[in-house]
Amino acid sequence: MQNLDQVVQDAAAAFAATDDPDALEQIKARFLGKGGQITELLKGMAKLSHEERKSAGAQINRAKEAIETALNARREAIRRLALEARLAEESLDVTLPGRGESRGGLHPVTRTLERLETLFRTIGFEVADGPEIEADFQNFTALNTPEDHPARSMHDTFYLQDENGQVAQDILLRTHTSPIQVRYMQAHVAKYAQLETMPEIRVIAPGRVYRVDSDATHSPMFHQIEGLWIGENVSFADLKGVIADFLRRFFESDDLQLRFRPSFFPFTEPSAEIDMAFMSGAHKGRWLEIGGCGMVHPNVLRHVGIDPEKYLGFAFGMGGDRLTMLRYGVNDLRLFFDGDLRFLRQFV
Ligand code: 2NL
Repeated sequence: MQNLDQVVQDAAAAFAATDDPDALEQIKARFLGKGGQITELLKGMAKLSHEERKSAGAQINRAKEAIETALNARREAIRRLALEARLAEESLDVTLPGRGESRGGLHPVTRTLERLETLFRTIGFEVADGPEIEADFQNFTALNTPEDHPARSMHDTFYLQDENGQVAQDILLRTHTSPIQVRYMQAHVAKYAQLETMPEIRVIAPGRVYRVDSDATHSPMFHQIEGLWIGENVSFADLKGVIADFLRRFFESDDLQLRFRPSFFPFTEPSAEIDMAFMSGAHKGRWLEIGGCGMVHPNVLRHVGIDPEKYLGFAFGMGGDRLTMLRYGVNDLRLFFDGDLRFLRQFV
């Protein structure tokens, strides 16, 4: 059996030639597997005489053991190689300085909205929320906005597409936070339908709104805060008092003047622009437009099922971004939406 040594040598060389565990098992089959060389030799013994078979069997078994020993040694070596490679790759330099952890903070506009919510809660207002994707009824129709009003055009409002890619005529991104109050009034009316007289509505609606508009002073997404007070005996004088009290507390100053300038909105009558001027400081004497307001239009009340002969009230709207710029002395609206942490961290 002169070629047995050759077979053992071939096996050892083939094992050494791979460092892949799966390939190693394939090679093993070539020698020890079913049709393998050793197996074939064992089968060939059938032709031998009794005496020959005894010595051949012993030799073949020694060769088989030698191959198995070589195989086990290679398996172990491959396992060690893989482990060493992994350890080298995953090594960790514990002497490197840490990355550190910085504390997160609220966006300045969020801080303004939360401050507003707190201030209005102290005078008995509730804070309401609603969907940013709105229906035409809540965003326009209920607010007495005529069919041909420019705000309803695709030039000014983001409409959504239906599943066929067609522009859906009645689903849009809300253009103001008024639909929050429309929904609030609808729910309020339903809730107190059994009562002779419904409780007063005092609610503010802060949130994101969307308009097709983008330049230095306009972002397609911006923030509004609207307020609404409905009851049997709510006047324009109450409106002025609420706004004046709010602005003095928001800017922490009694040193400011207010001016209500006649204006027009489809959802209020009469309507006014709210102007404010600081009597000291950087903005001293300059009139700043803060928002708009008015007595809720009777058609709006009718649309939500409130009898305008029995109830009336006021509404107002202010720009959340504008209030934030004034309070922190920021002069470019875009800074709020660029996501530059060097800017935003100053407000934490
Ligand atoms: C502005 C002007 C305004 C309203 C918003 C309103 C809401 C309802 C009914 C009636 Cl539910 N009115 N909101 C009224 C007047 C003005 O906003 O300049 N906003 C930034």
